[in-house]
Amino acid sequence: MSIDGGGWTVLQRRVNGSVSFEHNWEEYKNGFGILEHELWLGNNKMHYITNRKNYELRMDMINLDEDAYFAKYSLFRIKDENFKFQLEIGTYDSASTASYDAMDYHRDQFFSTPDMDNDAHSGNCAANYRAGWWYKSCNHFDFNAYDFRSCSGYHHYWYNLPGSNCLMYTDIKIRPV
Ligand SMILES: [Ca+2]
Repeated sequence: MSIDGGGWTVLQRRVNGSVSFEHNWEEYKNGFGILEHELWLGNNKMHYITNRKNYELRMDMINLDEDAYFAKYSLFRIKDENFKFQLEIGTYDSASTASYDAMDYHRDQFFSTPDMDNDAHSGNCAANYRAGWWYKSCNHFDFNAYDFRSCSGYHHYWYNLPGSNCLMYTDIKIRPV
């Protein structure tokens, strides 16, 4: 990943929808997909990596208008399985072109999957979105949602993008600081 100075480790990527993101707790824990293509690196690996050093976070996305945006945060770290892979996030970089701090809503949330409801909602967000994510009640962005390249239903999106909220490409990556 040579973008923005390079040195990034990719945690998530969706390109064409060929890899399903509808997986259970164990599968999100261990990771799935193809490293150079579509993947979820795995919550255990993300925990291990992000607790050895401080990492900044960058997320790139392309919407259905084919416009590219990014969002950066000063820190990304997740706790271990005993703490339900709880999300720790730094400050939003105001130079981010996504124009909205969608991750703030997810700050300190636990990871949920369809078979493991750890969200703050009376229902089961992960079952509705058919994915694993740091759901609250439910989301302001969701790169793992089942309906990829779609603008309807429980779809892949970032709230309040300047253009279409609906996405056709996403990645999540980290770099030591
Ligand atoms: Ca719930």
